[in-house]
Amino acid sequence: MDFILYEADGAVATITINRPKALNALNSQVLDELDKTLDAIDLDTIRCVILTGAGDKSFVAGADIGEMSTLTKAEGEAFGKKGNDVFRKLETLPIPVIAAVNGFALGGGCEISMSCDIRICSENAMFGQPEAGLGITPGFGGTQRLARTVGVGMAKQLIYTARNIKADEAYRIGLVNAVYPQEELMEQAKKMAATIAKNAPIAVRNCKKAINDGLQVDIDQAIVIEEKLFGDCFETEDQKAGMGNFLAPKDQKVKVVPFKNC
Ligand code: DAK
Repeated sequence: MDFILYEADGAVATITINRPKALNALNSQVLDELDKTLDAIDLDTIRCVILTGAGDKSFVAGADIGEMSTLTKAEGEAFGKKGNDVFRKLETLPIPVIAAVNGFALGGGCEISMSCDIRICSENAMFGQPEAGLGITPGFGGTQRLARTVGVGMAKQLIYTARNIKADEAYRIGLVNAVYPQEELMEQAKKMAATIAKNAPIAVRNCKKAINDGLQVDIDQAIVIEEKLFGDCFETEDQKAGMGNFLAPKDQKVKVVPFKNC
C-alpha cells in the first residue's frame, strides 16, 4: 500500500489516508487501497475502526482535482461509482467507524467522513462541499448524506453556497459530535473506540444495522427491522454474559464483561 496505513491495537484498528503532499486527496489509487484495506479487516478481532488523515493539516481535501479535471462523462461516472462503492462499504461495515477529522474535510473529504458512524474533529478542522464552485455536484454521496446528517435546509445552504465551515460551526449544526485540540484528537478517538469495543460486539453491530437500515424505510418497517435485530441478540453468549452479570450477586459482578463476539 502506498497511500493507506493500517494499524491494529487490540480490538481497535486505525486506518490513515496517507497522501499528505496532496492533503490526502482521494485519487483512484487511494480509493482502491482503501477498498482492499476494508476487505482485509479481521472482523473476529476488530470491534471499532478509526479513520483519519496523515499530517496535522488535512483529513482529506477532497477527490483529486488533477485526476478529475480531464475525465470524460463516462470516466466521471466511473470515478463517482468507484468512490461511492468504497464509501458505501465503509458505511455498511458491520462494526462502527469513527472519523477523526484532523483538518480539511472538503468535498470527498466531507463525504467520506459522513460515511463513518461518528465524526469528531480537531479545532483546525474545516468542512465543506465546494463542488458547485468547481462546476460539478458533490459526487460521493454529499447531496444525500449531508441532508440526512444536518437537515435539508442547512445542507442545501452549504452545498449551494459552496461555503466552508470551521469546526465550531460544524459542531453547532451537528455535523461533528465533539471538537478537540489537535494534539488530543487521536487520544479521544481511541478512548471512544475502546469504550465501544468493550460492549457486546453482536449488540453493537446490530445497533448499527438497525439505525442504518431503519433510516432507509418508513417507521413501521423500521420497527420490524429493530425487532428482528433485537431478537437476533438472544441466545448469544454476549447476551447471556451481559444479562448474567447484571443479575449476579453484587460480590460476583465484574466491571467489564469479557464479551466474546459470539
Ligand atoms: N486534489 C488534488 N490535489 C489537492 C487537492 C485536491 N482536492 N487539495 C489540495 N491538493 C494539493 C495541492 O494541489 C497542493 O499540491 P502541490 O501544488 O503542492 O503539488 C497541495 O495539495 C497543498 O495544497 P495547497 O498548496 O493548496 O494548500 P493550502 O494550505 O494553500 O490550501 C486547501 C489548502 C484545502 C484550502 C486547498 O488545497 C484547496 O482548496 N484544495 C481543494 C479543496 C477542494 O475543492 N476539494 C473538493 C474537491 S472536489 C464525482 C466524484 C467525486 C466528487 C465529485 C464528483 N463524480 C465523478 C460524480 C468529489 C469532488 C471533490 O471532492
